Amino acid sequence: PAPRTVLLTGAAGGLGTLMRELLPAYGYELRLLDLLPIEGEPDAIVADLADKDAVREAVRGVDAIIHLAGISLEASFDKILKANIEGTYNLYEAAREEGVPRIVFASSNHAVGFTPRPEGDAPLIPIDTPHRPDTFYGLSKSFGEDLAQLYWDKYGLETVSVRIGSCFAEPTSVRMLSVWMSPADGARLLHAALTAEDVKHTVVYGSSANTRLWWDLTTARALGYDPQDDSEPYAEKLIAEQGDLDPDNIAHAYLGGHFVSDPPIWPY
Ligand code: NAI
Ligand code: 15L
Repeated sequence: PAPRTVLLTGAAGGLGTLMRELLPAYGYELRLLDLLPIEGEPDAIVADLADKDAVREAVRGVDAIIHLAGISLEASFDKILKANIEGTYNLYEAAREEGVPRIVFASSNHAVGFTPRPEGDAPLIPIDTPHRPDTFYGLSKSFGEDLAQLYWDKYGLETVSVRIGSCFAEPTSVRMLSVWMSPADGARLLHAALTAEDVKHTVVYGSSANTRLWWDLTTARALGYDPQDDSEPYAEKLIAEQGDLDPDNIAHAYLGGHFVSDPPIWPY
């Protein structure tokens, strides 16, 4: 049966806020969790992923989990270890113990950020390209994907790992023309990841159907995802303002963009 009650971790964050607005239209009842309280959501669970008892209680009885919580930029290894590596492990252990059948894991393009970006007619980056994290942050997403594979192989807990590009209201850089995922397409992809049958552990790229796409959306489409948006209408203005990508600039040469050279740092 299609999942109905879904735990959304990281619900206070940028993507969590967008998905709180968009996913209920697909018929989900969302249970919310975040380290931070959410204004207007008194029932949201305020908990740290480090709190194993709280996490176990939070996952109890849900049909699926969308796991967005964690540090979403670069940080010290110790911080990443606690929030993203141990935190994701705690969530998977709780899900296994409580029999939650499926997790949709917010992985990131930064798990493969040191992959050279395709230029011209070069082939799109395949989903089975080796992990090449560009930061400790990206490394934690590579770990999360491997953890998901372990929990499928060993325990039959299914995951769709979504290597999200940039999911924001609008693309704001020339790089984002290639990796942008509109919020509406983000909701479409999460819905597909929650409802497709027999996903085992599937890894997909998360973006809209951008004209300047760098990666292969085949595995995402195989879930039933049918992206409706394209960043191209933003291209002329962004390129006029910022100039086109320069292959001699290291921050333009790889999939991960400026994360390879000057990653944005998590603020707390
Ligand atoms: P965000 O930083 O806005 O939200 C993350 C949320 O997780 C925050 O509300 C924070 O309080 C919460 N959190 C952090 N540590 C926690 C912990 N130990 N316990 C409980 N909650 C904790 O990030 P955003 O942009 O909403 O991203 C959500 C997820 O998607 C992240 O895992 C991020 O790595 C991933 N992602 C997002 C992309 C995007 O374009 N927004 C791109 C690629 C991946
Ligand atoms: C990510 O993984 C970050 O969480 C998000 O804030 C964006 O920076 C995105 O990647 C990106 O590559 O644009």
